[in-house]
Amino acid sequence: MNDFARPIFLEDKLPEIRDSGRLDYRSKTLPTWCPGCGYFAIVDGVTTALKREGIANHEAVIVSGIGCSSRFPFFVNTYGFHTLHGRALPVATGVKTANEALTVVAVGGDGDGFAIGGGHLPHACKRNVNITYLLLDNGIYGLTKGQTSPTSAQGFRTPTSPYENPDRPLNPLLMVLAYGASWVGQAYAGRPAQLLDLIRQAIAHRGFSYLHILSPCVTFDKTNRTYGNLDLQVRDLPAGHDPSDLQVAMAEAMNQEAPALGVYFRQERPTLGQALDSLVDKASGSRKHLAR
Ligand SMILES: Cc1ncc(C[n+]2csc(CCOP(=O)(O)OP(=O)(O)O)c2C)c(N)n1
Ligand code: SF4
Ligand SMILES: [Mg+2]
Repeated sequence: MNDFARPIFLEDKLPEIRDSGRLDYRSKTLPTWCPGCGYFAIVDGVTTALKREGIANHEAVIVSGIGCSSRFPFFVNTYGFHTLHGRALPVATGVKTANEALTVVAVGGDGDGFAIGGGHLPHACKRNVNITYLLLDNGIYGLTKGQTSPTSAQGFRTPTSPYENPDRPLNPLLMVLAYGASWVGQAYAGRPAQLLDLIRQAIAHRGFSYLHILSPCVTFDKTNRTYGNLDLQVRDLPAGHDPSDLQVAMAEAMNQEAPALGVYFRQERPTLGQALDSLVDKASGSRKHLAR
């Protein structure tokens, strides 16, 4: 039996985990992730969040692209759609637009969301599609065995940068704030309680919620984004941080040396679904007008 099978069977026996109800949302498919991968904490966070938010299995859809992170729908007992590399957001937008009653969670990696899929993100943000996007950032292409990604650190050595990565990493939080996401937060797979709280808030938000989750790839990154390094780097947003202030949120996002965890920005504004409903009203009104 693989070591990664172990938590599932132990979980059944631990009352606090059994009683949390999160096993109701775990599928029978054992995660194919490496033992120690940060993604285990995230699947636990999502399954617990769905339970605590009272969202029934058949009311939720997990949509992903391609990557280790995008294996996510297989391990969650909801509807799911494992799409194409970089295409989680357009598919998730379509699912939500077709059925507003569904809770739609898009999941993907840093390569999926900021390399091949990078053109979709601005539009999901500005349109305020009422979905949650969990960006699982390990700073590397995990599935394809450890190449540099858009969020890899400068100087990082990988098979595609054997001397060092000459590029600076993108700043995803600053990008989504500028794109107009109406809820922006950052979590760390090594802090599961806070991660769960932020996933719950992201799902509960009405509008496009973007949760950036720092997560180690324990197999292909032994030097850079490790648990040991992240434990020392992360901090909480300052007490009294005002999530309605976009400029303050952007200033915090610019500090990539000491990534802050918490809710950077929150704003209530009409969603894409509401805008489309209003268009339908206008269009049917004009048809009535023509019929008269
Ligand atoms: C069109 C296309 N191009 C390239 C690939 C190869 N590919 C699969 S996953 C991946 C990158 C995965 O990295 P990331 O999105 O960061 O996810 P992770 O595996 O790190 O969770 C690439 C380049 C592909 N599947 N499809
Ligand atoms: S290769 Fe890295 S990202 Fe993929 S499952 Fe293994 S540890 Fe996780
Ligand atoms: Mg990655």
